[in-house]
Amino acid sequence: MTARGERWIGHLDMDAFFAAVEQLDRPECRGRPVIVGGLGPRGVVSTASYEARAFGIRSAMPMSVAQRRCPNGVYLPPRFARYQEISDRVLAILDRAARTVEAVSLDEAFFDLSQFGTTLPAAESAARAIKRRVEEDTRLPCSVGVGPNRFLAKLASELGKPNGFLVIDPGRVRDVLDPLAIDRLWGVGKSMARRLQGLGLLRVGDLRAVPLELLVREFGSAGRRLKQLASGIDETPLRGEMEAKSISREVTFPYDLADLREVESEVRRLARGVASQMRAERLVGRTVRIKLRYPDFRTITRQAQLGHRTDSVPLIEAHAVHLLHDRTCLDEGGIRLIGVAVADLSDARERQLPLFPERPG
Ligand code: TTP
Ligand code: MG
Repeated sequence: MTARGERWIGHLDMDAFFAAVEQLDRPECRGRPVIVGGLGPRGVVSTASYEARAFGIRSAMPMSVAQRRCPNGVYLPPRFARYQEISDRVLAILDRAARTVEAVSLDEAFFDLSQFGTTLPAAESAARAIKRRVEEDTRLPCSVGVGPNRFLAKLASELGKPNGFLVIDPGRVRDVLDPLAIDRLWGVGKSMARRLQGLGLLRVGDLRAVPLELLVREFGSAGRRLKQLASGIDETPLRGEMEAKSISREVTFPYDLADLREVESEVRRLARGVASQMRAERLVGRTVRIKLRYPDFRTITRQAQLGHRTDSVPLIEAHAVHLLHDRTCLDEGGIRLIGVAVADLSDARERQLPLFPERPG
């Protein structure tokens, strides 16, 4: 839905996340160029603080190049457990604030703002409050975007960076989108960008002006999607909405997890998080589900029905682990994403009702 104020989506992304965490924990590094990444001979940059970006340092650049560009930078190895801890706190804030939250990676999530009303001012003030809460709680900067759909919300947070807050109002979509380079559209990687440039399409506005038939002829269904995005239309629902009436947690790793013990301990942690949230919301559920994504992005889900509804933390944790060991295939080279969900939820208080109430008389 894109129409005038019918729905609003927020997107939050932490600024220079790993580097900002290091600057928080090491005050002597604040204001200095901080580069987090592999320190070995073939290491690459994970994150460069904004001070380091001024030297032309970017994610995925070889560390050796970064060191040449900025010999006086502070070079640090990543501390994933610490980043995960902060990521969990950010997600907890979002979970409390919004009904539907879709975590995308350690430092990035979408959230539905529709529950705050259908007007833009209502959505905007809710999103501003969320940004403030995240910054107060973590003492780290983040950027928040608001738009009528997922695509525009994420674009808004990117365009506002760093420490940004930007709203893309449906009425302004063309002004914002048209001047952007075509690779800002989702799905346009290097090779697609080259093909589009070959057709003389350099800016999003060029793409929007081209007849749909031409794009479909050249790119098939991807062409249709491109044309929609170029017009600011994106109807993909938040992931949480597709699994209606369930509570889920998931985590994407910045590297592939190959050790089954590590995978299991993540599954346990996520299951405990789901079960605690169910208790907080006074819900019981009957279906336990896990989701695994492999490095090639293939995603599988497995689920089990319990005999009765429960909100028991150990029971939900045990079932999630059982699903993992039942038929896990770690032979795929690792795990990229793990999710745990409980579905078939109902109000915990219903559990108190007798199953076969006595009939009067
Ligand atoms: P991003 O959100 O893409 O980047 P960022 O938070 O460092 O900077 P900003 O959002 O302000 O542009 O990624 C989040 C974290 O994910 C990042 O801090 C480190 C990690 N990461 C990698 O490890 N490798 C990568 O190639 C990228 C892009 C990110
Ligand atoms: Mg970020």
